[in-house]
Amino acid sequence: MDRKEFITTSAILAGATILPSNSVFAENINNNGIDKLTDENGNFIHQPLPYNTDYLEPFMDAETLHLHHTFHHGGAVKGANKDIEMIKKVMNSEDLTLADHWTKKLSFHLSSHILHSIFWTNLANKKSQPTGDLLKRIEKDFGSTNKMQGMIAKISKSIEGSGWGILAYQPYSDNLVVLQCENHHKLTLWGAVPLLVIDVWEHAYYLKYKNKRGDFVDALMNIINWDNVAQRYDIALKLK
Ligand code: MN3
Repeated sequence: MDRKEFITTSAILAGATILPSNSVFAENINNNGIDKLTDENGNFIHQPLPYNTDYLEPFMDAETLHLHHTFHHGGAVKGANKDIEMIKKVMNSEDLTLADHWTKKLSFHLSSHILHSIFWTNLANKKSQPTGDLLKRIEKDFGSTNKMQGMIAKISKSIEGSGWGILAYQPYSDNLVVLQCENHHKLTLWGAVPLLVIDVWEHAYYLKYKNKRGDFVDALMNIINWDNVAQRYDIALKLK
């Protein structure tokens, strides 16, 4: 079995819908809400990608996307389930020595699961622009779409080590904010709801872009799914 067949077979075994490469979203996203992270028992689940692995070519190559989704995102889901189990064990014992260890692990793994789940849906294979209420909000808070995109690209490129650039809505202040997140969980702002996330861990780009993180971020700026960002903004507004 070659790699492509393996990927296809694995996807079928995982219950994925094999979509034509021009489809934007798998039906499961529409049927289950925008981000389905858990099953009915509260266990974290790893949803299939909402498109084929070659959908984001040439901006993001199929092999990187496959490895990233399967092993990096998939590993975080497994980790988060284990962390919860271990936290329960610690709580059921008399010994709290490992409480610190497993709560830190959960913060890392679950934040990774959440951010990756958002990331896949934030991308499309064609250029678009923010419109409607989201555009009005961007113009109010940043001046223009260009200024906002320049800001998120700059802070994404500048993250020290591994992390994410994030455009979020902050219900407490009723503002859009741009945040730098280190790893998956450091330097956040409490209550901020991520609308657009840019993964700048090396695993997101190294096969194709090598050490050129800046080129990867610039490429991603061409394929932001602004409809998805707008959908997330509408949902976040209800938290005000
Ligand atoms: Mn990643």
